[in-house]
Amino acid sequence: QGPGAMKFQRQHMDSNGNPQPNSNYCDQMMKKRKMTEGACKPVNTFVHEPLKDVEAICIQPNIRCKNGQNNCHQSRSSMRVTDCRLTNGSRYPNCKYRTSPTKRQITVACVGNPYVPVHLDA
Ligand code: UM3
Repeated sequence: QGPGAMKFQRQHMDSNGNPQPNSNYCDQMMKKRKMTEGACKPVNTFVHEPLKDVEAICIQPNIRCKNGQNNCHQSRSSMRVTDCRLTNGSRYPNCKYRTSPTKRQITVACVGNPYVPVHLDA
């Protein structure tokens, strides 16, 4: 398993997590998953679906990514996710996040052989 795939899982997968987390979820998870080291990552989404279902998004048709590459793919069904957004007054190293659970289709960028998610585009 390549470094991109491992980073994707660290940053974006929480399959066994409660899809209706409490308000502390993002503060705890952003720290636990090492996205508050050196700087507070401003926006990050965790996906509460099985890894195999997220990996299967890579077989959906190619679409344009935000960076202009064409290796993005959108999920057919909506998925349970939690968005974490840095609060306005939050200052490193005190990274404070708003926790917003929702259901929506997600878009991932896929790379490699096996062709697996390495980035969450939307
Ligand atoms: N990002 C999310 N969710 C969103 C939008 C953006 O997690 O709804 C993350 C993914 C990118 C980063 O990090 O913001 C810049 O777009 P990544 O490449 O490590 O997945």
